[in-house]
Amino acid sequence: MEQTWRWWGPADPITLSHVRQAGASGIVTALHDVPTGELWTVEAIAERRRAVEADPALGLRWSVVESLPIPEAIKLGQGPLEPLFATYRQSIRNLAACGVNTICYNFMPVLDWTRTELRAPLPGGGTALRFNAHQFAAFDCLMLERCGAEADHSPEVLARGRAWFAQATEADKQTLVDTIMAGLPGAFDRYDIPGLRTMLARFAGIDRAALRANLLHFLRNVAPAAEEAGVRLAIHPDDPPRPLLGLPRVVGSAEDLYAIFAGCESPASGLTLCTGSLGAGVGNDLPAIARQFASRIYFAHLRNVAKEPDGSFMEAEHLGGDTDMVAVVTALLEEQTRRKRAGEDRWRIPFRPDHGHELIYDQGRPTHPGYPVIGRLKGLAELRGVITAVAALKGLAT
Ligand code: DNO
Repeated sequence: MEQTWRWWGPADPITLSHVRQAGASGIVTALHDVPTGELWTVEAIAERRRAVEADPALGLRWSVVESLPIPEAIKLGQGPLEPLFATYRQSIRNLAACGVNTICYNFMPVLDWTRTELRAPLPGGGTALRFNAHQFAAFDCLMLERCGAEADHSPEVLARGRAWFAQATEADKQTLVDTIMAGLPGAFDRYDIPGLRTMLARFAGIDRAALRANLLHFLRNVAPAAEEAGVRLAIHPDDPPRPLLGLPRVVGSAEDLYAIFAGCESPASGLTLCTGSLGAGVGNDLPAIARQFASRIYFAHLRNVAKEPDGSFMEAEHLGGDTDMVAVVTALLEEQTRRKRAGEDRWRIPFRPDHGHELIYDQGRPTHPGYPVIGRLKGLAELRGVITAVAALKGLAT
């Protein structure tokens, strides 16, 4: 498996030398400064590629784009979409022309990953990302005041949400808004409460079936161009994989994935197996999903979550939590071995340690939430150990 690392570009305080020291050889990055829907030009892509490869001694390559974001109009299925598809197709071709041929993207309306706490304490002083069902209920019902929101939360969770809200200061409430927005990776599309209400209103008529149809419409319009350019598209699951703020989610279960791949059979349409996102879904069996969709897995995000009965969850250690990571890694190594035996040249699956706890020297450093250096270095080292051991014991291709 190709060991990769998410790098936020030249301004990332975690440098390419740090990435090399952590042991990764592939870089996962994006042109975060290009607004969603605008073309990624060959010049801008080539410049980023040169930055990744600037020091040949590091031996790094740009292996995956994460993400090439999709305009909300495509998710809404509204307006003239053909120009948006054409721009997306051209960005794909431009990436291919620069030798970057795996693209991760997601189809989450309005929000990307959603948490309510960015620094939940761990024993010994580290911190982790966390989703508290009661705080999210307080946000939805009492701060956003979304019509009908009460019905989406259990009375027990709502009662705790009200109690939290009653004692929260204005600063606590602002922190909660900022935390819920923190998942949006670029500098764009961050909403305040009125902005969020406006966006939600635009999605009011879009149910699950409509969103799924819009996703398939997108795929049918871009996958053939990706296939022709030799590019693999890897859809990222919804995080968490459940409807939020009344917004439907369509990439959260084996059933969803089946519908996506049955609806667009192009081999260019594949999956980012994100064990943390899917793992937050009650009933998702990750090793089974990895086996069922093995041939479509073009990228993997490996991390773990510990779920709680009320819908809350905590980001766990990479090998801890609810998902059997050894079984997932085994399924990925088996798939690699199958591809290699079949003579495929791109048989190796890129993966990255997804998120990490803030540990030791991470604390107080200006990094992106979920992306500290030591926590990820630890996760990568643990995963590398599992890969090495499983491959050796079972005779599988690494
Ligand atoms: C969170 C990430 C997501 C992911 C996008 C992919 O840390 O896994 O932000 O990059 O959803 O499109």
